[in-house]
Amino acid sequence: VPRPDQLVHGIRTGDRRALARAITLAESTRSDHRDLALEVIDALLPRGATAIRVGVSGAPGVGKSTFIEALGLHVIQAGHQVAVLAVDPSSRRSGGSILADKTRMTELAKRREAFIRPSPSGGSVGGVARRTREAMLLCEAFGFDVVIVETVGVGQSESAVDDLVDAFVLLVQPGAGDDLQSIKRGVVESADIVAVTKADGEWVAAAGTAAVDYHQALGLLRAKTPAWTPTVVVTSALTGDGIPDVWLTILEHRRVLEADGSLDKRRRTQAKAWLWSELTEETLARFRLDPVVAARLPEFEAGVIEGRISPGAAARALLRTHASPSAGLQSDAVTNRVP
Ligand SMILES: Nc1nc2c(ncn2[C@@H]2O[C@H](COP(=O)(O)OP(=O)(O)OP(=O)(O)O)[C@@H](O)[C@H]2O)c(=O)[nH]1
Ligand SMILES: [Mg+2]
Repeated sequence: VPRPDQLVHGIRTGDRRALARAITLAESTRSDHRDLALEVIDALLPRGATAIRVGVSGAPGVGKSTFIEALGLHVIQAGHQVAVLAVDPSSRRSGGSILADKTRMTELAKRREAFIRPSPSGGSVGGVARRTREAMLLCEAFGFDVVIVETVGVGQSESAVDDLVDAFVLLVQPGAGDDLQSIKRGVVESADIVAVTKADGEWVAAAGTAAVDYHQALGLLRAKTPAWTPTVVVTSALTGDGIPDVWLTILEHRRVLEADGSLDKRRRTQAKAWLWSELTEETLARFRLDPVVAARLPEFEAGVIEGRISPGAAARALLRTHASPSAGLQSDAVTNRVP
């Protein structure tokens, strides 16, 4: 295991292996690895909010990776360095799709201005934001000024990604079923930009129709930020049509949010939410690891399942056990205990 100062130095001087190792440590479930990663991250802080953070989400197979590759190549051409963090909520169960993602962005992966990193989410929605955010900070400290986060649209993961980025791009493809589904799920609500992709060949006309539908649907929604009206862009990752428009829209979104102070506000809110998500996850993890809790959990679970004790009462009793293992059943004594 490398020393933190070595990793910090490596990341500051453009050593990609140091960046990759730091991200691996951040993603580790081992507490000592996490400590190390956080030491590295904190040593690299603070930085201004200079990097552009873009989230790309959409249904499985909608074309996210292909779109990101096309956008990434365009962004590199515009003189930027781009990091792509591909989050797969299902990665714990099947490593397959992540590998496929990586191979799909073959052109982008060849570029030295790009860094592509599949990010395991640990199977939880919370995990998406948690580890990816740290990977994002590390990438930015390394010098990537554009970070794109890909996530499969499986309901809650979009809002987890939205909490992470400046601009949220929702990718959709022509087809009414898809439109209705996303609107129903409230996904469209978090979109700053809706990109109707696969607008090529036989799909061109349908893509135009879908764009109008989305434009109308967005008009009915409450604005996420007063300054920005969500924009619909028609693209094809295959032909490259509309990709420059997407990038211009992202830049315009950035300019608008910066001008009225909402970018700063957004990032502050996100940082605070991040703290609370860390506290929630850490606290829960510690609670679960507590041997006294683990020993007593089955009886309380059984009690709740069989209707002998209410979930609320069981939770409180277990929490009291956790707060003071020695107190055991005399839980009232624990309530008065001052830590
Ligand atoms: N015609 C056309 N096909 C596309 C376009 N973009 C992607 N595809 C195809 O759509 C399929 C899925 O593309 P991906 O980029 O892997 O989609 P994804 O959303 O990343 O998929 P998952 O990560 O598995 O959810 C592939 O067969 C692509 O070749 C496009 O702009 N036009
Ligand atoms: Mg993909």
